[in-house]
Amino acid sequence: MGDNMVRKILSAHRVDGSMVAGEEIGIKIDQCLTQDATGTMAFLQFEAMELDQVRAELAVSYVDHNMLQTGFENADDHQFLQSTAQKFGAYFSRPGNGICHQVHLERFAIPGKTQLGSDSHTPTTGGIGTLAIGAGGLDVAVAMGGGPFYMRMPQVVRVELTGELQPWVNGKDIILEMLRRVTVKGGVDKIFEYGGPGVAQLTVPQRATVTNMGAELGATTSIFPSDEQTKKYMASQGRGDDWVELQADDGASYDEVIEINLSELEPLIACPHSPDNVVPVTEVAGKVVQQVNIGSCTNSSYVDLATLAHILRDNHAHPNCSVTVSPGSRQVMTMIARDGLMTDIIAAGARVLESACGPCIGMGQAPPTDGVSIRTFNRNFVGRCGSKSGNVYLCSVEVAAACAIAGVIADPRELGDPPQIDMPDEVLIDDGMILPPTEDRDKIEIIRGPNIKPLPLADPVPDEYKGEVLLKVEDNITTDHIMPAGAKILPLRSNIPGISEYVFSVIDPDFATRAQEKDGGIVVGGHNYGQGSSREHAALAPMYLGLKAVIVKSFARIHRANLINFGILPLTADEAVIDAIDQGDELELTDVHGSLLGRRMIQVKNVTKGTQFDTDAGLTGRQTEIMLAGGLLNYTKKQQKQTVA
Ligand code: MIC
Ligand code: SF4
Repeated sequence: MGDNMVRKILSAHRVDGSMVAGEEIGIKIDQCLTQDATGTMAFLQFEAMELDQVRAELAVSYVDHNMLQTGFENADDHQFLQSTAQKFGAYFSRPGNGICHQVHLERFAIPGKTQLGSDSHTPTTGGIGTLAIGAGGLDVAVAMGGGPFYMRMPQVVRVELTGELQPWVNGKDIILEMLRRVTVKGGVDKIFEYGGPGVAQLTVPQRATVTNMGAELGATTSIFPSDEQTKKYMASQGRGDDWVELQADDGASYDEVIEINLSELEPLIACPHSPDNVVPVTEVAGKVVQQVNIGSCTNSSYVDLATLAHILRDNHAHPNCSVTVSPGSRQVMTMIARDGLMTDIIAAGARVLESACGPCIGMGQAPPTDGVSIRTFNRNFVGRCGSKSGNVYLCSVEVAAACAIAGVIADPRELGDPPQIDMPDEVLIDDGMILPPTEDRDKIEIIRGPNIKPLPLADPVPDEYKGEVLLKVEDNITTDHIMPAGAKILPLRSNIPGISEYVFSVIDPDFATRAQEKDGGIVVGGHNYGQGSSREHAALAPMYLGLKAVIVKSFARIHRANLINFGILPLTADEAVIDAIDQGDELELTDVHGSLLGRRMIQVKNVTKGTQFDTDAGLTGRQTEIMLAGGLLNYTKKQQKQTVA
């Protein structure tokens, strides 16, 4: 029987473990990506592990998130990142060069390679045939140093695309359809491998929109074949020599198959406050819109913005609607400027922002009170836009442009014939904002402004622990709930004492104070706890506040790994057990070490209720050692010492 693409790449990169779904597998990582909001920690950790230089084939440190410089903090971080990239041998993509995933797709990604990035949308480059996975910064630091990346071997789901996209329907509608069917928790521990006769028509940017937002399914990653479209894209980037073909073998087997007939898709939109709350645009058409934001790593390619420009040409943004555009990269921005398309966008009354994440991560452009904001982005969790009352809808550029003109949610099919934009045969190549690794690493001094605070370390997991349930939360809690982002909090990403004051502040503004007063405790939650971003601050800052365990119905993949990396016990329990726990209950964990080592359930006593229940840490032997060592950083240092001795 033939192999699917995922198994081909994994078997070529496997260094440990097994390729049986559910078992742990360790793989060699070829390319690493960090961005500024997670990169400061990743490089501090790289340094603390005494890793002297990048040993992966390639590491690129991007600055794209923390772009506002309203104080010294973000600028301090940029300098730190530039100097650490040079010190340790990474490429450095300067602020203004673009959003990490868009730039990586354009300039670095290679089919068949593995990539690990400290950002959940790293799978964007799956659009070119890279097996690209999002992880916490500490995992990426280890991979940059040449260490393997461990994960649970995912199931491989074939997404069979048939038919043909209809006018005004785009890649965004494919992934919104996936979200409608699979939901935000349906993809956990799965990789979605796209194939079938519908694939050939999809351009690389369209595919990248699909793989990018596969993160919202909770998936480990998503991947497309590398074919003629891929070859054309890479040739246009002057990287034709890096192209290799990648296809699933005939008769390859899969754990599951999903079929999408592209001909049947219509323009879709995700309603507040979850990316899987998807309906046809016609169902919500007519709703008044106060804001339209185009951009983000999901939809900010040249073709996306050229499409926007053509739709806006001879039109004007509705007077009650504020429209912003953030080009995905400096390449895209210079090309739309060169081709006069920027003129159409500006003439239509759009506000052109810099090439960065911007409003997607709440760096400005919060909508008005109770406002409706139409975004081409990938997440619409409560509060992420910078306003708790904002109602964010997610859709394609085509839908967003129609809304911008109409001032209400509108179906682009009413605009007549769609613009025909072809993929450019050649793009503007200028890597002047990408600093390559330097030969003189020894002479580089790391620049540490006052915003770069020392790294807190985890304690070994205790054998016995008694603590209060500090907070009880529902299903689908995101890392945006646990550790919010936005213009005010993001500048504290390299300052754990400072940022920890905001843990859970969207849900419960008193959480941090309570946690400190009680000297830590336990959080209890529902299904898919920790979905969304890869930010390890959602584990690191709670660790700093003394959190020792999280007991939930189920976890999202990256957050669970981050909890383990920072020595917080990730425990699951039966639904009925969780439902019976209340905030404020006192819980007692006993024989934690023995249970972990013996792979047994950990017994928990609810002292307040006088009950007892089992919890499952589900740790592998390696993860148990990490917990006993006090987190991945301490564990890696210990391993290094053993290797040297
Ligand atoms: C996001 O989209 O939530 C982010 C900001 O890019 C995060 C990373 C971070 O929190 O720094 C992600 O997706 O991993
Ligand atoms: Fe940036 Fe938004 Fe993409 Fe995250 S999802 S990397 S914040 S553009």
